[in-house]
Amino acid sequence: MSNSKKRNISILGTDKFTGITIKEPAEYAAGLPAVKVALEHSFKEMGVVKSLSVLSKMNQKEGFDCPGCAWPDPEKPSKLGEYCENGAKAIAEEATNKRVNRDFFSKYSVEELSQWSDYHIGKSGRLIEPMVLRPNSIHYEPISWEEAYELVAKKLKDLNTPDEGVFYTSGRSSNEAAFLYGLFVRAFGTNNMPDCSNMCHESSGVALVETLGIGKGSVKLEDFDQAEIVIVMGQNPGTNHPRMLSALQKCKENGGKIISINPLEEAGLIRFKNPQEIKGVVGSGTALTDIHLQVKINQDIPLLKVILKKLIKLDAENSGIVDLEFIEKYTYGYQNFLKKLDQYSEDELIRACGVDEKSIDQAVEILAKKEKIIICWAMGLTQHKNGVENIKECVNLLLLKGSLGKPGAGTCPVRGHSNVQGDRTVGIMHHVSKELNEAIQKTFGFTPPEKEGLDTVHAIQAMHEGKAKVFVALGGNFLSAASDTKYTAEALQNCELTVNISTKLNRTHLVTGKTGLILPTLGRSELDKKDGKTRFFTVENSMGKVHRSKGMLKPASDSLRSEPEIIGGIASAYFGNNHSVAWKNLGADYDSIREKIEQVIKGFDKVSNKSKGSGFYLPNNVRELDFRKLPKGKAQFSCCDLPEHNLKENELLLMTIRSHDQFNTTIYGLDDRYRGVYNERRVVLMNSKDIIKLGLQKLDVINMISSYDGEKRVASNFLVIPYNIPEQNIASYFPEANVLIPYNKYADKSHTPISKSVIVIIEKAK
Ligand SMILES: Nc1nc2c(c(=O)[nH]1)N[C@H]1C(S)=C(S)[C@@H](COP(=O)(O)OP(=O)(O)OC[C@H]3O[C@@H](n4cnc5c(=O)[nH]c(N)nc54)[C@H](O)[C@@H]3O)O[C@H]1N2
Ligand SMILES: Nc1nc2c(c(=O)[nH]1)N[C@H]1C(S)=C(S)[C@@H](COP(=O)(O)OP(=O)(O)OC[C@H]3O[C@@H](n4cnc5c(=O)[nH]c(N)nc54)[C@H](O)[C@@H]3O)O[C@H]1N2
Ligand SMILES: [Mo]
Repeated sequence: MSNSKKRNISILGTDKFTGITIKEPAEYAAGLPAVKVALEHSFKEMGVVKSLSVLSKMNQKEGFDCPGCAWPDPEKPSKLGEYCENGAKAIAEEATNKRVNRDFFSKYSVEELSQWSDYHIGKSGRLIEPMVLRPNSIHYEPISWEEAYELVAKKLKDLNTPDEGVFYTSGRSSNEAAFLYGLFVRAFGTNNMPDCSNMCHESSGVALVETLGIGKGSVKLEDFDQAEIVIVMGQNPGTNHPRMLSALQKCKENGGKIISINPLEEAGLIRFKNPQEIKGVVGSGTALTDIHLQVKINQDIPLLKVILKKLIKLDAENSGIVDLEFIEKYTYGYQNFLKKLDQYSEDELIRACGVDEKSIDQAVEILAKKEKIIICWAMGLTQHKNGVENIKECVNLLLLKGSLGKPGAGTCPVRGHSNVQGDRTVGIMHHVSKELNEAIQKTFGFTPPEKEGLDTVHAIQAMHEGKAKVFVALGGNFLSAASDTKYTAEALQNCELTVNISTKLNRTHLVTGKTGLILPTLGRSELDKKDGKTRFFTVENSMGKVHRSKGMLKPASDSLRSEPEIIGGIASAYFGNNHSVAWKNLGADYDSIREKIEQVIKGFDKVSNKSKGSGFYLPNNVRELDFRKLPKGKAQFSCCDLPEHNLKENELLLMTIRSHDQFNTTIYGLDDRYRGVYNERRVVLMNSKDIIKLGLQKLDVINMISSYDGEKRVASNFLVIPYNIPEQNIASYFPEANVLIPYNKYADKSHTPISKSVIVIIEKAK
């Protein structure tokens, strides 16, 4: 009998409604309401005194890095504390006074907890001691740290090959923890290191490496001061990167223009009232977007192609619009690119993208005259079948305009998790790097495996097929974050052992292998003290700058261990004294880890010193216009195909997006204030014409159904909300709608699930 049958686990939790209110979408972001909501969330979780002290310490030079997002800190942080509403919520969530202790687990079985909503589960509080769910049991029980390490070591030893282990990483870990984890996994003998990046910016990484030679963005924060045009595509900064709005505000104040490309008119891109300034609180704020191009979902390539065609046509009439000198000197493939672009007619492209030509012409007109252009993007571009090509088309535009390697211009993939970029830099990846392996061999005296590992979607398949049997997660909420929730649940339940190193309870702790293990860890904000000495970490922000982060709050419990300590503990139990690395000691000594990082990872020399203050930038070849690593030594133009969906009359394209009150799978609250949706997450935003066409009405209860390769997947019980969204496009929240996304449908090359373009039909719920 399968394990899932033995434990009666609800994979999705409750689908009950919570009592919706709908208002008009907001006309500006932040301002006083943001301050109010930030304080409300903080007071509720931490109390008044602790809240005020905590908020003043965020993102200051000697403080801790906000666990909210990876947007960089300004050189001169504001006196009020450099935080935003959603950063405050992130910290309130971590610094909450509530605790999940052994009494909690003896009161509630995993069967019962699995019936709860993600919101309810997350609000239970911080995990404070190691817990084990033994085979055939439905209650977690306490286990000592040493026993827990031995248990993991034993299950790892029982595997037939190291490739039966899967080691996931979310993006909140420090460079030190991630480096040690990657080192242990390689020493263990596999490259099975899926990470959250696989579901996130992997498409950006692949596209940027192939075209520009580095998988990261090229701009620095200062570039926003000088940019003449910032294009914000497939990104909702007002909610997901609120501190970016200050950079956009500065750009506007300096005379820059903002073009936003998005199926939705997101409030954060309309107008911003900076709560860190008096005028932001009492005044009317700064208008941000100059031109909004309301593109249809996944029709960014046709839109960019029309823009490119129009710019090239204008240049033929009046030279200087296309930067031919830059193209000649630094790029390869321009003629091919032109030839391919010629195959498309403007009319066909305009029809496909759904944007009116007048707005496109306005955008072209301002782009024609400028060269300091930044393109920012996030999940709206990466999570499609052609995610990689979406980004390559953006690079085409920047190359055409010579908008790289100069102040105020460049690529800006806006990262998700606060250290997802750093984790990659220090070695979390399923790919094999010969250079990294050689450096590890030289420094540590063992040979890392040379076989390519599994990424997220393939790790899920391997577990489902019984080819992988132990799953270890350094942070994250794998079940809810991954696509195809039911399939992923079966995959995890097939495992012998699932281990989660976590700060807070989530659904992945409830949908476990035969044995489940929770190893509770210190959060970023907490004081990390050993032998009287306060330890600090380093992290890398979205713009490639490495700096320190030092926790300062009293830890949720004295029995918590830091991530490096836990990794060191597991590794030491696994290897005993039979290894060239002294795992336990290394796990406890971050200075030593940093010394090793210096030796192994390029650009990290003297990291301990250089990470002081505002930190240091890692090398970036695009900033230097050095493309030697690429074919012909030049940046590459790409020929991108048009996306193909061929929607039938009754089919809709669904994007799964974040509400204003969540951090990925952590649900802070039930409001999506900027979009005017309150106290409900089970909603689907639809164009009024589609609502009529489908014979529906506002607030009707519907089910969404996706059918791929003959398999139907159903997400049931969602409320219809009329919304300003293109026809045949709909939006619903992640993770509730993840059940619709097939595990085997993902972007070419990057394997990022198609979370932003799922074909569905809608039926009225019975
Ligand atoms: N508060 C908060 N902050 C966060 C997070 C969070 O959940 N909460 N998550 C963090 C993480 S891990 C990440 S990756 C980022 C995510 O940051 P975002 O990428 O901003 O997050 P999403 O909600 O997925 O938003 C995608 C945006 O793309 C648009 N979009 C969808 N499809 C398309 C398309 O085909 N074309 C275009 N042009 N636009 C499209 C949507 O309308 C939406 O505005 O934020 C990070 N920061
Ligand atoms: N449909 C759909 N699916 C998506 C997306 C989407 O847009 N649509 N977005 C994707 C993206 S961009 C991402 S990045 C992934 C996110 O995937 P994950 O990173 O796996 O998910 P999170 O929800 O961020 O993880 C939250 C959990 O991390 C743990 N945690 C928090 N802080 C710490 C810490 O400091 N240390 C440790 N060890 N644990 C900690 C807590 O236990 C918390 O419950 O989801 C992806 N899934
Ligand atoms: Mo992400």
